[in-house]
Amino acid sequence: MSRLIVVSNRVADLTKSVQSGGLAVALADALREHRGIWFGWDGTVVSDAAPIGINLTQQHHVRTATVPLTQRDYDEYYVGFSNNVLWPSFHYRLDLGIIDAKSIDGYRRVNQRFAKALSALLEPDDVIWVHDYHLIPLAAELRALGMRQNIGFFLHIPFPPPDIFLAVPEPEWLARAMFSYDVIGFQTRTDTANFRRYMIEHNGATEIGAHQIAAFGRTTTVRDFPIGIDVDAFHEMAHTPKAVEQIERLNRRSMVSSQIVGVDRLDYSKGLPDRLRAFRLLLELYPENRKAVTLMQISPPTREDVAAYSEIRKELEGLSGAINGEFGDFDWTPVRYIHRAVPRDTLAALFRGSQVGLVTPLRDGMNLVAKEYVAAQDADDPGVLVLSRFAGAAEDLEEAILVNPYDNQEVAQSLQRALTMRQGERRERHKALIARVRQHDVRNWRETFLEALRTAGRENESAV
Ligand code: ADQ
Repeated sequence: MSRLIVVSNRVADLTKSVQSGGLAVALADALREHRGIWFGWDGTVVSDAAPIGINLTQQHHVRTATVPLTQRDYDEYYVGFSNNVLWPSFHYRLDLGIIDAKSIDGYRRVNQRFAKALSALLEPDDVIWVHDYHLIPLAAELRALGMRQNIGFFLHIPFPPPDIFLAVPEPEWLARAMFSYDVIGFQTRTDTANFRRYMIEHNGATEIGAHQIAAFGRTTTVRDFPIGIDVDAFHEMAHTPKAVEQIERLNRRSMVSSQIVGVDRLDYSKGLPDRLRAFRLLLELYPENRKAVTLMQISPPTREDVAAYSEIRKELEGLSGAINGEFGDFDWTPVRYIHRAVPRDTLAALFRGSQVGLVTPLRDGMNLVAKEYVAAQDADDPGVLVLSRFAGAAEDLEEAILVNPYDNQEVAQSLQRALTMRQGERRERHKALIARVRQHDVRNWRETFLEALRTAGRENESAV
């Protein structure tokens, strides 16, 4: 059996993987099964002059191979091109992109360096699975070094429509680089369709069957592989004696009858200011919710080196302060805003103890929080998911209350509908939702992708 090599910008800390969640656990399981290696950045930043070596270790029976980034790499490849150009533009936010020539050079340079370091570890029949937007050119760099293994790429974030992709620097270079992969996986049918359209309309690509595209002299499998969660593990976490105790404690302490929960990294793509405005409108339009409903928003900081992230933090603190000042009372705080990560079992308990899960990104690759909220519920008395139509998860989770996250009025009305929904309808919706969450769980995602990767690539053997 061939070895599996997983490559991602950051290698997960597997000592904390139970806390850090399903994806790290799922990949680590696959690596253990296939005697694999996880390759990527170790999270440290060293001086530009420091020598750079590969650190080979074993964590929880998974071999990891990690490298540091220099300060220049960090500024140009990570903050510069990945998070100031690709992240905003792929989330349809060209207004937030900061384009400069140095960062694209840094992006190329780090991908070349990763390819060189990785190639020294590879065996001819390895299967290589590369993750996310930081590493689009990695396969092209590996091919340039003579590597002929099957290499797959999965994009965790959206792929934008052609007109937006064309505004990214050197789109054709990026697209050509993608065709060095044997499998290109997207989260949704929409992302896949956007990519196909760009390739056909702008690069003369041709479609071969349902899942293959020929372009730049190669044929590549292009399709959606919707990511999911470990449903039973999350459900169990929400039903442990500790979780039950946490929910009871929460209910005892709070005077309110219903809780709305939001859990997202503090990121402008997650629609947090609009979410707070919608909650404020709920209190204005439906005053019976005053002293009766709380919004619990948990948002740990991320990427604080990127200016747009500190701005969103200020905006959010201002909005929650204003709502609490205007509506709050001695015995009721309308918005409870927690700006840090919380343990996963606490999150699971919180989801189960909240009558509404509010997930309103302006754009999101998939959004695992939506699936976690569904998995945590009691089938007999479930809460209601209010979900943005612009989250990848909405393609599957049609039985949620789907909303336009830009329309505060629609979100406020949907919250009211969720808070007053009768038990029969809640049960019916939940039954359909949990079936979908189970159908596309994390194991299905991983196995379907790896199957496509193992069987792909044969048509290109002479074209590498
Ligand atoms: P993210 O943008 O990080 O992921 P999401 O899919 O919601 O978004 O995953 C976040 C994970 O972090 C969830 O498992 C959640 O429970 C956890 N989390 C969030 N806030 C937390 C907190 N305060 N404390 C502890 N844990 C917290 C990217 C893409 C998504 C895509 C995923 C997976 O942006 O669209 O679904 O990758 O491909």
